[in-house]
Amino acid sequence: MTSPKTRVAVLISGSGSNLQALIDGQQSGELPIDIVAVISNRPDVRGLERARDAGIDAITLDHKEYDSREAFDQALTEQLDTLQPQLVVLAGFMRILTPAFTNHFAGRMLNIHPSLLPKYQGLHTHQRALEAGDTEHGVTVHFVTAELDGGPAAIQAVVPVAASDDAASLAARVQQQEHIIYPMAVRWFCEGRLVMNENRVLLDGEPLPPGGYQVRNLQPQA
Ligand code: NHR
Ligand code: GAR
Repeated sequence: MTSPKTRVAVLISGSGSNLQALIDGQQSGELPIDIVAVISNRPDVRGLERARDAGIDAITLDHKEYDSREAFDQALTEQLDTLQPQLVVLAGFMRILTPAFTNHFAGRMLNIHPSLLPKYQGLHTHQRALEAGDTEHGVTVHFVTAELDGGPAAIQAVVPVAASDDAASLAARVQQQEHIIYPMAVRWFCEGRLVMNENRVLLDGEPLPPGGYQVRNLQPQA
């Protein structure tokens, strides 16, 4: 008997290229997931179209229609609870979440953040890495906790910074890695191999180092 697919809800705010990597994994059978809905806090974004194109429920929950972060997060929680996701995936989701929300989904919510955390929490990470003169940059998949970009890391991919890079070229190199490591982390989670335990991440029962499982120079599959 094949094991049942993990119910996944994906939260987005924009283009949804990471969402697309997960959709591709679902469709190819490589990822044992059932994306039960895609929710965007911004209307009319490309990611919603990607969801609809894949036959996935595409929901807009516009944060501007709520009086407070608490009210928005409450509505988001109610929406998600009707969907009963086993995993919530933030994929370019750009709203800071309240502790009530992160506690509700603790241990079953992942984010992908475009820096080598703990470096460059928050926004404009590529520009900040360039301005600091870093020779390496990258991206981190981490469990989401109340601490913004501070939850424990699962996987980190390192890329070189070229002397000729600007923020756009560096972002493109990082995003190529994102589309490899996010499906990888989701697969490990679904297989029960990746677990958050008291602010540490365990892979196959072994605690990971602070940056998570580190990979370099991963090549996209042909
Ligand atoms: N919420 C919590 N509690 N913890 C995390 O780790 C979170 C989170 C919400 C989003 C993604 C994160 C990232 O990967 C994320 C992680 C948005 C902002 C932000 O400043 C910061 C970090 C992240 C996402 N957002 C502004 C706000 O006021 C709005 C910016 C905009 O709309 O463009 O919410 O980087
Ligand atoms: C990704 O590069 C992701 O790392 C970053 O936004 C992009 C979303 O792209 N996330 C953040 O900056 C979170 N604050 P996508 O919508 O094409 O997946």
